[in-house]
Formats: sequence, C-alpha cells, structure tokens
Amino acid sequence: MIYIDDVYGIEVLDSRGNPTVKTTVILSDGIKASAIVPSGASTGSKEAIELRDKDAKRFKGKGVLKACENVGKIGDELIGVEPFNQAQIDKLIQEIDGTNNYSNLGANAALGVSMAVARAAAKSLDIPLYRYIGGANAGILPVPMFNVINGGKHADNSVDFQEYMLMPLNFNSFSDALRAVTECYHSLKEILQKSGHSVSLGDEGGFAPNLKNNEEPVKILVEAINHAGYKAGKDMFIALDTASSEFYGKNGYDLKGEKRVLSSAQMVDYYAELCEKYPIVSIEDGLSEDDWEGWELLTKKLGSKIQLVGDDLFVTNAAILAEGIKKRAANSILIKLNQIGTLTQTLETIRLAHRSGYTCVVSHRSGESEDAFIADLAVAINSGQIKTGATARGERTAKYNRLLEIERELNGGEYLGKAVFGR
Ligand code: 2PG
Ligand code: MG
Repeated sequence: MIYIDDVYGIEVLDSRGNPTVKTTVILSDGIKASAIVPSGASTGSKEAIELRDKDAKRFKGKGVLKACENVGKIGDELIGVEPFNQAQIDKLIQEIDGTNNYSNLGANAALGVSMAVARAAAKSLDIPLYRYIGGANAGILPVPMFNVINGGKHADNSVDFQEYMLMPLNFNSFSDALRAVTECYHSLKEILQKSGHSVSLGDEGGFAPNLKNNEEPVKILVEAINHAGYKAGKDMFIALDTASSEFYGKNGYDLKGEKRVLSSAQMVDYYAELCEKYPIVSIEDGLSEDDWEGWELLTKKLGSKIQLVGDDLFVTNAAILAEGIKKRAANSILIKLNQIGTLTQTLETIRLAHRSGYTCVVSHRSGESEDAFIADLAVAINSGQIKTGATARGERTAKYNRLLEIERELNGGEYLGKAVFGR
C-alpha cells in the first residue's frame, strides 16, 4: 500500500510580492509533489478564510507562518493514509478544521494540502493531473478569457470595471486561439502607445491606462481586434468582469470614473446598451453579491443572450449556488478553488452547476504563482473556459503554457470555441 509519509508547508511569495503557502506532500513510494495557493484582492465576503499572521513586523501583517504550521497539523493526521481517495482526504481536512469556512486552520492551509495530495497521487500513478481528476472523459481545451485591460482594484487608474477580456471563438484549436488573442494584445499595446496612454501593467498582465469612462476600453478593444487582422463579433469577442461589489454602496453603483451613481435597473440597462453596441458575450459580477433582486432582473433581461457569471455572488459554494439556481440568478459560475477550500468541494460545486445548465469558468486569482493546477482542472472538468490573465507575466503564462502542453498530449484535444455561447 502507498501512503502519505510527510506533509509540510513553507512561506513563499506570490505575484504581488505577498507571502503565500507552498505545501509539499511526500508519499511512501518516494513521490514528492507541491502546490502553491493563490490569493484574491476583490474577494467575496463569503469566501473561505485565508489565514494571515497579522504580525505587523513581518510583511505588513500578511505573513502566513501560522498557516504553514497548520499544514503540518493537517499533515500529522494524514500520515499513513492512502492518497488516492481525494474525497475521503478532503473530508478529513474539513473535520480537522472543524468549521464550515476554514476559519480555524485557514483555507490557504487546507487547500494547499488538498491540491498537493491530488498532484502526488497523480504522479504516483504516472498519469497527468487532468486525467487523474477528470478520468477518461477529460479532453476539452478551454477558451481563454484573456484579460487585457485592468481597472478597479487590480490597477491604479480611473477605470471602475475590473477586467476587460478577449475571447477567441471559432478557432480550430487552443493554440491558434491563444496566438490570435496574443496578437490582439500586442496590437492593443501599439494603439495605447500611439494615443499617448500608459502601457504599464495591472495585476493580471493587462494594461492599466487612464481612460475617460468605462465604455472607452471596449471601444479600444474593438480597434485592437481589427488592427490585428481579426473580426470583432466573428472570431474575437469581449467579456467583462465589472466586479461591481467593489463599487456598490447604499446609494447604488458608484461609477467614480464617470461621476455618476446608478441603480440596479440602470446598471442592467447600461449593460444591455453595451451588449447592443459591442460583441460582448459574457459579463461577470455585473451586479453586487448583495443585490440578489438586481441579479434576477439582469438574468431575465440578458440571460438568454449572454453568459452571466457569478463570482463574488457564488464564491464557488454549492449551497449559495443552489440558492442562485432557485432564484434564476446568473447562468454561469466562476470556479476558484481557494474560495471554498478543497478540491472535492470545488468538484461538488461544478457538478451542481453542470447539472443545472450553468457553465463553469475556471479562474486564477489576481495574486498568483507559477502553479498551473487550474489549467489541468479546466481540462479535467471540460469547463470549456478558463480565465487566467494576459500572456505577459510568468504566473499567467504558466497556465497557458501548461495548456499548450496538454493540447499536445491530447493530440489537439477538442476546442469548443463555438458551442458555448449564443452568438
Ligand atoms: C476576479 C479575480 C480574478 P481576485 O474577481 O475574478 O480575476 O480577482 O482574485 O482579486 O478576486
Ligand atoms: Mg471576478
């Protein structure tokens, strides 16, 4: 029998220079595997708890030494356990923590162990991680949601909306689609430079120019698509993550860059107008996580035309997603492992989404690392979509490059750039 022999955590750094947890699992057959957990900036209020040391003398309180210690504590209980039953291991991790949001040991401790065990198990069986998680059915390469203009909490500029993304549809393969979208990214840079805008980068590798309102970036994206030789609305489409919980207050949606405050109904009209004018196929967190009535309205109005993704709204939590399904809020869910805490809980949420006709978009966090676990996860669950930034920073290209490797392993795999959306 192969069993878990050692588990430990060390403090490493993420792409924003903040500490995060790297967990290593060693099996009795000598296999060693590690995982690094990511960290968000625009977090949903119901996410699993990320444990920080709060010791002001280290990393401005952001150290994770306690979480690393807790990795060891979880590990102590796992030593001697077989690594191949992920559901059982994740249940054990949940029991050791004893809360429903990992507020005891930290989701950064729990998730690191969960991911590293899965990786070690796959390695021990000598199969790729996507195959271990997804089995024989895993085979769809995802459409990238490619974030090229950053605003909101991810950048230091005047744009309220957090993410302006490109989606390459109607391509024959993942690598063709990735090449096309990267060419658009380069065209965008030229256009911004020519018009005197800054081409400094935001947290996810997109540019972070100061633009006059929240529509301007969409206009520039269409220009960039055409400049690169592609056709907006034919092979290149636009997706937004407005991350609106961040600018929602008791008076409504405060668009500081535009100096106006909108009600939920006005926001819905604003989105409807944008969708009329531009080839927008997906809007994430269009309304706040506290605005369920608004979400119902938004879904009624736009749900049959475009993808409406709940991120802060659902926080990868099956119970909250079930509420959303009942209320007919959104038609898609963003999947982030560290919002819920273990691989098994993430897969449960994905199953519920798929059963209910909701699409799943596997996603990075704004604070990332070289760990490419989510590339394998996207293929494992045949999500058909991955959101992992622009091809400009190593922590983002790590995911794209892993997908290119998987594409080769799968002999091209399947690229579903067509069927996912209404357009
Ligand atoms: C989001 C994410 C990732 P963060 O809002 O979707 O792009 O950002 O990790 O800061 O929550
Ligand atoms: Mg989001």
